[in-house]
Amino acid sequence: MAGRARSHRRPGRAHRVRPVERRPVPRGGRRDGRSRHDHRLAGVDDAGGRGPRGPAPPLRRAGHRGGRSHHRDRPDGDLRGRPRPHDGWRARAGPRGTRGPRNGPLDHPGNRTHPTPRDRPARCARDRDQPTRRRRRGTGRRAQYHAPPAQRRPLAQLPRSPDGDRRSDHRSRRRGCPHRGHRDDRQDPPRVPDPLARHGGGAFRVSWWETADAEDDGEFDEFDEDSIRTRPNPKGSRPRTKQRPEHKDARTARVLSVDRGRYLVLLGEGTADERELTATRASELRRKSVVTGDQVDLVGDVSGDEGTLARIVRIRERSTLLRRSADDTDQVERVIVANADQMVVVVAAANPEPRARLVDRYLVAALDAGIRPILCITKTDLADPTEFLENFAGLDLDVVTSGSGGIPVDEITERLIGHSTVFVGHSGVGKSTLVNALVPEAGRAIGRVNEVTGRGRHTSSSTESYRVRAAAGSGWVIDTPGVRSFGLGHVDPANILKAYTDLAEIAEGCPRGCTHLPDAPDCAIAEAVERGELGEGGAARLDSFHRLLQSVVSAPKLGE
Ligand SMILES: Nc1nc2c(ncn2[C@@H]2O[C@H](COP(=O)(O)OP(=O)(O)OP(=O)(O)O)[C@@H](O)[C@H]2O)c(=O)[nH]1
Ligand SMILES: [Mg+2]
Repeated sequence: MAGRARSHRRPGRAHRVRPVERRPVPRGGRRDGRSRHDHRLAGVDDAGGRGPRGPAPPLRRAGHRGGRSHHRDRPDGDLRGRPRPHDGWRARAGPRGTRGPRNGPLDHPGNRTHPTPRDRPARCARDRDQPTRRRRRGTGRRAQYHAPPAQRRPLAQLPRSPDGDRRSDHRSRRRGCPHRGHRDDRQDPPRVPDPLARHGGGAFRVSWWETADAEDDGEFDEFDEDSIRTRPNPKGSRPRTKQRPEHKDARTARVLSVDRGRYLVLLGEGTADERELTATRASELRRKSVVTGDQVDLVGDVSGDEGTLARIVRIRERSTLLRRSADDTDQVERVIVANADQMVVVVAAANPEPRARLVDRYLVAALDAGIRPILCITKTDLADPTEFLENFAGLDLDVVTSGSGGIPVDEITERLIGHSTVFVGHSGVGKSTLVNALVPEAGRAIGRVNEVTGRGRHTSSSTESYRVRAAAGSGWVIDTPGVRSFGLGHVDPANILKAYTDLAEIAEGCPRGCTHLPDAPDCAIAEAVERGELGEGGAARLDSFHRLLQSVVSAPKLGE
């Protein structure tokens, strides 16, 4: 057959049949120079043992001076007693399902494929109570030790929600172990009620879920809704139109608080029909953020009944907008509050130590937004703030002190009536303590200051509005979370000059493009101060103006 096939096929390399050559097996390839085939014929196994066909020589281990090994050497050739290859190596189990030995380096901590109980991290108390999980039979593996996750990026670089509310606890927390990563401080509970709570906590249950279908006797099984097949819209799942409903029947409300996409709003403010209700935002608002203090238009269910949800369809034009960037290089602006016309910059005389430069930044942000700043020094019972206040001698700044003889509630309330006032400051300076004194029903959580670092614990995590009432009328106070930094990347230096109205008039005589900084040539403001036109406090005022301007100019602008 082969010869016939070759006759009509061109002999190629793949088809050429060669006669089988019987060559002598070369010696020296294996341990004793004999091939595996020769070993088999001689009755010697791969591991060096001797089969039943030959007598068993005395087995020796390297380093063993003679005599019998402590392994049981079986003269009948049983391989269970085979020796170790040499010291420092140990025969280990072969691949799964095989019995052959696989030699490897001696098992020492550096070579282990899995950690021993000593290497593994200690289990937490809860885990210890649990019975150990049984391993899968036959795998022979221990539970793997998972390395800790890679270090995270610094928080300052992380993009945060524009609302800046409800940041989660970012401390490390082991999965399934509630005893780690807990906070030992009290935090404000969410003020916005959950409209779905009455349907059984977090699980949303709809009324038609358990209907008469449960009593269905199967008569109409063939008409099951799941079997309906609809053709998908070839132009997309929903029609696109630029026409928006006008929502003429929308009602205006004030946003009091923001919590994870739910807004607590006050409808009919100052009327007999005033009520608080929960709202969500309509998708037509797109990426416009709704913040505390906003005036918004509501549609939908505005009854305010438990479990109802209104819809915010419009944000009314804002009179002011207090913004900050996480730091000067950050390109994302955070809107803190809308429509505030006053800002109380709260600074502690001690614990945490006051920082004049941070106060400068608050003042710049307030002046840029057109908000009137007020300076409130707290904890005057701990330190004398006189020296610190000298930093602001040149500013027409309203200063209130609190602490030594209690909180001056009347003095502060007087300034708040008829205004919307936002309280800002470092964590732990006492903002919430002040708000609780002004509005007792607010019930804001009060934190502690770390005795070692002198830092607050960021107790307040959301921006909330409360109404302060007095005989003369009412006003709004807005408590904010303490911030670590107050970036000014968004501020225009021209707005600082506008805030110094007396200097702005003189600056009209400055040369074109004058920066008004200390090194600016022929600056009309500096010349006027030298001539004494601004009176005794002129030099201090120019100094404070320069300092604020410098803090803006040194901050890189957004997009740079
Ligand atoms: N000695 C003294 N302690 C005060 C005074 N005002 C507030 N504190 C304390 O300062 C600590 C921090 O107060 P908070 O009101 O929580 O500070 P906060 O500014 O709201 O802090 P965050 O919410 O973290 O931004 C609390 O332990 C207060 O008791 C004061 O006038 N004198
Ligand atoms: Mg607070």
